[in-house]
Amino acid sequence: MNYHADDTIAAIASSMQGGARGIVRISGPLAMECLLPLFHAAEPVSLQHLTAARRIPGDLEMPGELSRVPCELFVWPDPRSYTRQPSIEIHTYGARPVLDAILHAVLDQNARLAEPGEFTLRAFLAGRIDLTQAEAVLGVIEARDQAELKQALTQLAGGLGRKFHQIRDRLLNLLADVEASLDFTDEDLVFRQPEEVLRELDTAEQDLRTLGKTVVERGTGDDLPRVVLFGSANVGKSSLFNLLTNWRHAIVADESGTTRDWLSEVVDFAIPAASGKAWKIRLIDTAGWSAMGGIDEIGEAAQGAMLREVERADLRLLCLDRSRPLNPWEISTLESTDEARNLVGTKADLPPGRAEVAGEIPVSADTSEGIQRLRSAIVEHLARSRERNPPSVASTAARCGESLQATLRSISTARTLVQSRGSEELLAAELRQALDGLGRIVGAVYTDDILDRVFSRFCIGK
Ligand SMILES: Nc1nc2c(ncn2[C@@H]2O[C@H](COP(=O)(O)OP(=O)(O)OP(=O)(O)O)[C@@H](O)[C@H]2O)c(=O)[nH]1
Ligand SMILES: [Mg+2]
Repeated sequence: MNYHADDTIAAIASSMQGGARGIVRISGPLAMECLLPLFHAAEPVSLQHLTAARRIPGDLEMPGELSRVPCELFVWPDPRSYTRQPSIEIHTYGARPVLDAILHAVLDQNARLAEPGEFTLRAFLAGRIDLTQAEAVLGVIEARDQAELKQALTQLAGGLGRKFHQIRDRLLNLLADVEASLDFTDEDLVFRQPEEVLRELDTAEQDLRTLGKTVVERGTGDDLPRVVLFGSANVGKSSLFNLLTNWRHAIVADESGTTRDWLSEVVDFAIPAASGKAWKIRLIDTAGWSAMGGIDEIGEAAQGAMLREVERADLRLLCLDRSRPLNPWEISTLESTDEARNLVGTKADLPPGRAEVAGEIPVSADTSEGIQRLRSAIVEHLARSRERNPPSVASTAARCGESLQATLRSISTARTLVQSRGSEELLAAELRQALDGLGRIVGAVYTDDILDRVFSRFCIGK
């Protein structure tokens, strides 16, 4: 990742899939100069003497066959741009060869190709957005449904970051007062009474806990892909769960409806040679679907929880017992298309009781037959879908969870110190720890590592 913002960068900013409109984005001190030899404005205007943001129609003069390409420039000459640097967006046809040619022409003029996420990184380094907002930019790009989009937009608007900043500001004031009284110990000056310090700490803790809930609402906070075993009652879901997790906790029994709640466990999967990375997933065992629905209140709740888990899964493993005919629910479930579903034919060690369903992976929890194939299928599916949808604002939860916990621990220690009339030096040290944790969340305190983690997920042009 390149942390210097003193050169001029350019990239295609519109979707790779094409579209009616294509965008090439340029940012940096020489943004205007890059376009001077290429752009002919349709109206008399001097790019170098603009004082406010402006839309300018015109043509780009290209070398080679394309010759002239009509376009519109959106120009930000001043620090009010996204990156707080002179910036230009060239809006033109969405055709890839046109965009490539424009990009090359711009790169020939003293600009370099932007790295993934570099525009947003510059916005962050310039103080235009905080880290939670940078993650929200990614969330907006990758939102898979209205709910995700809404959440990302709220986070982008600064809602989440602002609350962290407010808590941080109050703790900073508190720390300043504690440090001031350390400086003036001889003069017996008290800047804050212990009761007031306690009140501040309590408020900070409560606000942080509430915020913590919002942040991790999206999931378990671990940001792992969720793979859910589901299917009719008694098809062998829990047996498979136990086998895949090397866990013996899920109860397996002959009766239907054994699993009444959902269980979840983190599993390390085989390493696909190609990517060289270990895959960690969260595997979830659910209550079986039963024709009788929830016969009682607990059953009802179990069915509800099962549907919720199935809904939010990244991959659904529909388990179908091979030793008996399909039931009407299974037949109708199979009729619905679902790209995030794999079919698992369970109890493959028993004599088959039905014809094979296309695409099903035969497995046996008793003999382990087919388990390796199932593992590979899971990893392949997740690798493919991760390419399409890399993790979005859930990443904020994953990144912040640890800092949030550390901050809460420091606040709690600080409170104990005040209650026990402990030393003010120690109190100041705890407050500094708490502030450090909060600073990491919003990016006021950051390391290259943190930035790499956030920005390496972006694609080029954002
Ligand atoms: N022969 C054979 N029996 C299996 C296999 N997998 C599970 N069973 C048996 O099928 C029955 C149900 O297994 P479970 O794993 O509890 O099934 P489940 O789908 O979790 O059931 P519910 O939680 O009730 O929905 C048990 O008696 C298991 O021993 C298998 O691969 N082969
Ligand atoms: Mg079960």
